[in-house]
Amino acid sequence: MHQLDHPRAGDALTTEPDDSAILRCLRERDRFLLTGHVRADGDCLGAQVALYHLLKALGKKVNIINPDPIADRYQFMTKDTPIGHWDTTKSDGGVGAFDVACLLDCAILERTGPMADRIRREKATICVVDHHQPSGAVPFDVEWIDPTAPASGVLVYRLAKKLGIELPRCALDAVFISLTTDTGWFKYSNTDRETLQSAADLVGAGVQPAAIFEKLYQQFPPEYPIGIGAALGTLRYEANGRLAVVMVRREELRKLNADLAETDDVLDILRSVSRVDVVLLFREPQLGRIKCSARSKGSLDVNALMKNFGGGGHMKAAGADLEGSMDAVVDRVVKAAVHTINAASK
Ligand SMILES: [Mn+2]
Repeated sequence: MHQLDHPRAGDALTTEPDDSAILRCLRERDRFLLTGHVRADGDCLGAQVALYHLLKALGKKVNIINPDPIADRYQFMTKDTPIGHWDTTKSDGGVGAFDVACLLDCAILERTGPMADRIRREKATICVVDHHQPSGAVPFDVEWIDPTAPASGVLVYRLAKKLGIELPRCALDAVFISLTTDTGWFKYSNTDRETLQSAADLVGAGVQPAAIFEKLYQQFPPEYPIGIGAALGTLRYEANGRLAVVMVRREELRKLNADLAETDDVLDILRSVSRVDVVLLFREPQLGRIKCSARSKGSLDVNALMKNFGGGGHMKAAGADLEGSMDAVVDRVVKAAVHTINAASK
């Protein structure tokens, strides 16, 4: 998820998070399963790839299995690193045996979707490497959580340095992908000194930012801008212009031969309007199932808003999956958003 509710750059922890338990776990155990949250993003995948190569350097058996197949834009990361996903045709999802399940960019077992039950069944050590602010106690065997870190990939990078392991180039690329994904290419408030110093280190070691940018953001199909146009064509403002709402209907996309698998660009354009505080984008991945993506510039907590509809995320970026017709769902969510915005401005 982009634009997280991390502490602002410059905030310092009074105590350094203790990494001794995680370092011991990585050194002493043998078979590792690496996974993360559903619909893995660049940080989740980047952290996994980096940890994969760190563990390989330690001579361990490692398997990356995510809840979902890898998104097209990250496919190139599988060139040097095997990244598997839950196999629905097998009873254990094709996971195999492991001593340690390591959750990256995710500290809630349920967010690993079908992996959660499989991990519970193995009774293995569960280890968490994450940078999200936990909402309560994290009930795992080994946890290394640092909410001041800009990305989970950076936490793995720190571990590699502590262990004196030189990561191969593909793992350095992966850390850079983690960093840029979660800081919006160094735009968001979590861009701090460690972010830029790590980026400089990585570039010094051979990472080429422009080449990574091209792979991630310049490989879309010709239908993609048509999808953006279709979405923007439905724009309407509510709550005195403070709320921007767009929706993409399935049949409309089909008629135009348009594609809108990625919605970040639409959300960014809407967020660029000075008066807009909150953006809602609705699309229909399946008929009767509506996916709502919500973004906030910060004054309104879209995580709280999306929780009303069974979803969640972060203060500035959240989402929910709803059932019903597009019109009915849009009506319900927009009403709730307008109500919240108006209540907050009283
Ligand atoms: Mn992250």
